[in-house]
Amino acid sequence: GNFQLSEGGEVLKLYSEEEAKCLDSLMTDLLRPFVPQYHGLVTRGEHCYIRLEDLLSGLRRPVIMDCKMGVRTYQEEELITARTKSTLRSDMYQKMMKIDPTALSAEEHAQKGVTKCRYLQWRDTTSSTSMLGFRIEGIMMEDGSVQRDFRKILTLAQVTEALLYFTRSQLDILVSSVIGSSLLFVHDHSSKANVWMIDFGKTTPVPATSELRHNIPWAEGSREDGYLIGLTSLITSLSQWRQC
Ligand code: 4IP
Ligand code: MN
Repeated sequence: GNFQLSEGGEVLKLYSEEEAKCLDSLMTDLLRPFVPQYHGLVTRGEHCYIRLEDLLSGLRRPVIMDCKMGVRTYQEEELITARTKSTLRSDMYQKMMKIDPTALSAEEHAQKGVTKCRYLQWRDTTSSTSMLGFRIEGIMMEDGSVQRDFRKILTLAQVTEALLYFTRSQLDILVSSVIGSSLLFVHDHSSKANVWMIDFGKTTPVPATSELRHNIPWAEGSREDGYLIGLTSLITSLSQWRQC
């Protein structure tokens, strides 16, 4: 869940230690041009916030699309937590109930709860995340209306159709170049278009002894995220419709 507010041309995002650490290192990384500028921390009331460049400033009635990248959206640690001290989430049970009650086992119905991990896995396998390495989380149109009805998009053809909805007739958007992280696509009608990497709350460094490839399927323990699988699917999808 995200909570953020706007202030003086910046976006304030509720503090997370992992995300702050990640942004810190991104500010001296090759990827710096592709992430919002990070201006440190600030306290408002009783909460601490991460100060980020407002990616929408200067855009008029922008259209925005959030694509969550990778072949999974939960950290390996979450699997372990679910196995050891499994806290049941009734809110997540309710969300599954609303979309597909048949996905729930008799036991889950009886306890009216599921673990967070179970829920996130279900989300990944019933969307394009597991197969294509990314999913569309939401699209905001120029009138401010938000479309979040992409939950059941599974195939590349369906993704392409949704991308078409996002781009309508203009596609001057180039894909430039981690767990639960998103690519934020933004364009307005002055043909300003950009793609940003955002949301690093679950992006963590791997031990120096292992190296990630980002382009191979995940198996528990490998820590692979499938980021490049998702990027490739996205590019394939975009170029498919460019040819129409
Ligand atoms: C949300 O599920 C997203 O997975 C959030 O991830 C996650 O937040 C929420 O977990 C979970 O309820 P839906 O998108 O299906 O509603 P993200 O922040 O990447 O969008 P975190 O970051 O906490 O895993 P809870 O535990 O915050 O509810
Ligand atoms: Mn989050």
